[in-house]
Amino acid sequence: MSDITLYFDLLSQPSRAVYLFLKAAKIPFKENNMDLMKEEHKKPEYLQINPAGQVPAVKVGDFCLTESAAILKYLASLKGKKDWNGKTVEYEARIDQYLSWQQSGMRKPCIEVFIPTLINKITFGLFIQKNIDPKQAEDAKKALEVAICQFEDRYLKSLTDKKTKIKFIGGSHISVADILAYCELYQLSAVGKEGFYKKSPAVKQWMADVEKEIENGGGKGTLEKANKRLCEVKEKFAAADGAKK
Ligand SMILES: N[C@@H](CCC(=O)N[C@@H](CS)C(=O)NCC(=O)O)C(=O)O
Repeated sequence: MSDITLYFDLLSQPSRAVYLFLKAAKIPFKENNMDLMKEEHKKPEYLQINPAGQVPAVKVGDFCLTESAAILKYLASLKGKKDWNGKTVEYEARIDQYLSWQQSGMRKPCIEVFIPTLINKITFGLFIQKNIDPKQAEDAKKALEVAICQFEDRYLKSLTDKKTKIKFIGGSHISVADILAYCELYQLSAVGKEGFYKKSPAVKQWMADVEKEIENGGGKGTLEKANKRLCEVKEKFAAADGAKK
């Protein structure tokens, strides 16, 4: 029996990142599904594990940890998955550089497009349907375009430099940073906004490489299983989008 318990909901980008990392790195863990739509993450027993009432969180023995970037690094270190954390000091520093940027640089602009697009079409669980201010939507779109250009320039530029062997954010091996970035961007596909990342050939290629590595490590069908809840949202959204057009 594994000593790691993961508290997660696969609708959540950072939850999927930790789940996919554990699968791809072949680390056994106990699954504790928290249904965000049923507000299971606000129950007193879960607030003992994560006082912020958010997913993901992990528990190893009596030790509880929150924040996806910290969880990913901790689990990779705990289980000796050096490749995933960076084999050299510089390699690890490049991963940390991305992780420091992720919350404001990537997650915020992705969410500011994802959530309003979603609730503009469907009333979804905790999110109440309302009309979105077109100016706010336009600003969010521009901010996301800037974020994706910055991601390409600062983190993936070496992918187009044939002289280097760097293929992922940190180096030649997929890392925890790649999984976190991938899950954040992939979320956009549920509301038909994949065009934002598909427009960039470097980002598109990097996403395909990340998917290949996840399936290589976790086995065929790993991504399909992880994305099942998100696909349900995608179908609901597409139906509402079609009906409203
Ligand atoms: N900075 C946190 C963000 C966690 C987070 O925002 N989780 C969301 C799901 S994606 C959540 O639990 N939301 C429910 C809430 O805030 O009530 C991380 O990276 O782990």
